[in-house]
Amino acid sequence: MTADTSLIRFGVFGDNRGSLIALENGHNLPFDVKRVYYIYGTKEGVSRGFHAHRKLKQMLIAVRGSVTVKCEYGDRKKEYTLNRPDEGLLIEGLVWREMHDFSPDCVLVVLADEYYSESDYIRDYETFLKENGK
Ligand code: T46
Repeated sequence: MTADTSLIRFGVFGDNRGSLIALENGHNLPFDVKRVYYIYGTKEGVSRGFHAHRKLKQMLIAVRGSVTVKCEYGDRKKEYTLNRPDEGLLIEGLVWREMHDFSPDCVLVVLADEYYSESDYIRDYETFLKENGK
């Protein structure tokens, strides 16, 4: 699988009551979702991630608050600020990811195309560089 990252903007159903966003497999989600988890209550100054996945596809959405996500793959280094519920960061394949600068109110929802499997993780940066061809 080719490693890649991209931002996807979701359509919003808004009316005088407020807003609603729907995510559907094959429509605005480019994979079938098998797992959802969310990260919240992150303590001040704490960073998370520091790993890559071999195959996993994930969509990260800051449904509340903000977080910076640093991604590294191939020869690329990209940094994203997630701070709106109508935007998702799609991360596919062998991408090293780090999450920094969580706002105290941040709720980061993550949709994944596979069940949790520790064997899909590369948690050692040197191993990632080798598998990334460096
Ligand atoms: C990722 C970033 C964005 C489970 O048991 N099941 C799960 O589905 C997940 C995601 C985690 N866990 C356990 C494994 C660890 O004992 O929860 C603990 C914390 O996981 P981790 O340290 O991997 O969390 P983060 O925030 O560093 O990374 C997470 C995801 O693990 C990872 O896939 O891409 O968020």
